[in-house]
Amino acid sequence: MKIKHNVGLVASHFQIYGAFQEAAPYGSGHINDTYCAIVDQAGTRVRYIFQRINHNIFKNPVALMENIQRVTEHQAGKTNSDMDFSRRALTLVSTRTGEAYHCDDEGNYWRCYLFIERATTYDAVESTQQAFQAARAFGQFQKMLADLPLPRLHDTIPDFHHTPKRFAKLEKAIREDKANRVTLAKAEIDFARKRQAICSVLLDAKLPERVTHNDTKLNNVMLDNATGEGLCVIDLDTVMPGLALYDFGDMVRTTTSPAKEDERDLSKVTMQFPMFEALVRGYLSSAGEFLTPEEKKLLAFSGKLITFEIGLRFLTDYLEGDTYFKVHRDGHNLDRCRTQFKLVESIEQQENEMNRLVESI
Ligand code: ADP
Ligand code: GN1
Ligand code: MG
Repeated sequence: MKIKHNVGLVASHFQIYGAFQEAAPYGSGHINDTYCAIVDQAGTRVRYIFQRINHNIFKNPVALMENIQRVTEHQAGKTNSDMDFSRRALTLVSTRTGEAYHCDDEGNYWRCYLFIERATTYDAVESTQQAFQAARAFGQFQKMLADLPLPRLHDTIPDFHHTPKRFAKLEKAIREDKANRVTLAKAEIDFARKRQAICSVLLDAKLPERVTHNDTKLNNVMLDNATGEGLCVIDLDTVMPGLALYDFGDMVRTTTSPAKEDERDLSKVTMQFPMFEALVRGYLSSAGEFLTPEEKKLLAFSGKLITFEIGLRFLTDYLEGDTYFKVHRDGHNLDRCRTQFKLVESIEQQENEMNRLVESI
């Protein structure tokens, strides 16, 4: 990937001493531009994370940064007795004028985080231990934020997990067929339409609103290299009011199948029962004490629904001509949609056993 931005210039606006050395694109996110920068501080090469917020998607970067500042400060208040506190929650580096973000001449919003060393994110799960640790960390994150003082956080993307509205957007994309791709995605459109009825189940269940992460992909939690512990939840752009099950559902989506999100060999995409069990156990070990019986009953269902929902979003973006998610090849969004729908099918086949397992724990 080519560097598009002058990260050295951006870095000069932040409270970082020493000589800027270099920066390179980092991670595999679909939305923002993330860079890892190296700064020479008295002979030591220190890493920082710089991110350009995608303001086409996050329409109000100032409100978004206000959320992140409140959330990270609240977390810091709870972890600062721990020696390792700056690895257990993201730490924003302020600008030289004391702000949480820098707005450059082109209207791009930039933030900077301390780099969390000796920890790794994974695009695909490798062991039940990782699934357990990731789920425990996301549950702990929800628990930590349960007493975030008012006011309510900003909705950085309104109706982000409103599945019926996501479905309506798909129907609109089909009607408009802007990129002339509807005929290429006939099977996927049929698959989606057959399952429209599940879209409103979580909304109809009248579950409690909580502060949730809303993007709990496996690669949004850093696991400690030495111990494997779920160390730090990252990617806080969508932290806002939501349902606990949005978070659990996205863990099922990204952590039970051994395949990557854009795997083309669909025979590799399957809901592995031991991974689901590890997720349930990990999540309940931290979130179990505050979840209601209704929430617990819908844990398996939420995995199916959120996987279906993200599949709808990939399909919609494919039909609209790839304007939302970053793509790296032709048909990339359709490939991503196919893995999601394959996983939905795999969950459907095992849903009864998954529910029985949850009941038994
Ligand atoms: P995106 O919105 O593009 O997914 P993320 O905030 O998830 O952006 O960052 C992308 C990747 O960069 C992460 O998956 C992680 O590997 C790495 N990363 C992000 N923040 C940090 C940090 N503070 N320390 C170390 N690595 C980080
Ligand atoms: C995006 O930013 P990233 O890559 O962590 C998306 C999520 C999707 C995910 C699918 C703001 O997350 O909602 O689930 O891609 N984020 C936004 O991989 O739309
Ligand atoms: Mg991410």
